Amino acid sequence: MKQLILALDVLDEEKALEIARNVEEYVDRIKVNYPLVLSAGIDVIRKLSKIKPVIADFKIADIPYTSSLIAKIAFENSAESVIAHGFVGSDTLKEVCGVAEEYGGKVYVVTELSSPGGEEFMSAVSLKIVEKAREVGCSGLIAPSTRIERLKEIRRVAADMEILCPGIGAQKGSLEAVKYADGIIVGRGIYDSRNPAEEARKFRQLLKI
Ligand code: OMP
Repeated sequence: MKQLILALDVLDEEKALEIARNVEEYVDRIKVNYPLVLSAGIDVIRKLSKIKPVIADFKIADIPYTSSLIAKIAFENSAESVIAHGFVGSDTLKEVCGVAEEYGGKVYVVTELSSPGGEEFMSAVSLKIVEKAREVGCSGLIAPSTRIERLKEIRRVAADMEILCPGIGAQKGSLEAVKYADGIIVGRGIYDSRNPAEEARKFRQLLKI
């Protein structure tokens, strides 16, 4: 079954918890990013993880040692997985995967950002990033629904890896991405709508292909 992941980029803890409870029935996991953690504090991960498993999207992109500390903090605070950038190279990815293994957690690696700027530098190296992520033993990849041809290419070289796709909804990513992804990541399309539960239900329906 393909997954629906809620990107909960709101700034207020109460609001975050309320939305999470509202859509609980339709989403598989919740992704938390800097806006929420920097506003509400790291403990929000633990609170949300009582509702659904939490992906800590810290887009880890530092030297191996610093990256390992970030990953450790995420897992110590109940994150189920972390997101790391791949362009930093295999030493950092190895270190982050090592920490994840200690906690029985997962690591997803960003191949190329879904935003237009992702094409300027990252598209040129994203297939190499896939190779490194696999070599190091990372659990999965983040790939764009906004550039479907790139997503197909990434899927082709990563047939054996889990791929999560952001961009559907606010970034106008293609719904065709659902075919190539194991899960989609949706933020504003759900939490900014009048009825988040209803929107989440519709996205869940989309995944039943
Ligand atoms: P919406 O555009 O509001 O649906 O949110 C998308 C979420 O996915 C945000 O939390 C982004 O940080 C995240 N994201 C992307 O939008 N593009 C990427 O290439 C990678 C991510 C990510 O790593 O989750």
